[in-house]
Amino acid sequence: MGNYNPCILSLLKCCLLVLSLLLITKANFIPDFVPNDRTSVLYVPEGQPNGTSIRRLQGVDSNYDTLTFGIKSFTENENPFFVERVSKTEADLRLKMELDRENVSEYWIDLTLVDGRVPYPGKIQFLLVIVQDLNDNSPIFEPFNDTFSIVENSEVPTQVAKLKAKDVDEGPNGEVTYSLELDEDDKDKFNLQ
Ligand SMILES: [Ca+2]
Ligand SMILES: [Ca+2]
Ligand SMILES: [Ca+2]
Repeated sequence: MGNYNPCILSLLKCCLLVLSLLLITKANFIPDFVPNDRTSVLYVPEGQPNGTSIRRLQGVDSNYDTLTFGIKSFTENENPFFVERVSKTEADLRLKMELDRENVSEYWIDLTLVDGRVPYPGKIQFLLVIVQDLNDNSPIFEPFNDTFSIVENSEVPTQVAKLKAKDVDEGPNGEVTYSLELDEDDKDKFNLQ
């Protein structure tokens, strides 16, 4: 080593340092979701208007690359969601159409995240969207004849008709209450049981 010129040694060290820095700079770090849960659950009420943001998506990338979020494994007809970029590391998951719990009550979404360097789909996060019920349906009677007959002088009580109604909403929103509207003269003749 004694035969080498100290200036040349310093220059070599500098070159090695620059080369190392270049390699580090070139190395790509894969982006990740924030938080980086593998699966998450989101509750969304049905009936919200198109364009409503249902979640702010966030990512991180150690190279400070611009991140692109996306949705995988939906056909166009099934997909009620879209992603809109907000910043280099953020995007909003929005509704493309109103959700209807009585039609589809939950969606499994594969969210994707790429940094322009890793191949699609990059990082994936599974999101379960559960559609919450609103009382947006009225009860409907099952088909019935609107004329009933009863023999005069029938015993009391006698069943005149049996009616049934259904409400497709969930829980208390789907409970049915019956009532009877009668002329004043008939109020003591009929009731509900
Ligand atoms: Ca990166
Ligand atoms: Ca409903
Ligand atoms: Ca209802």
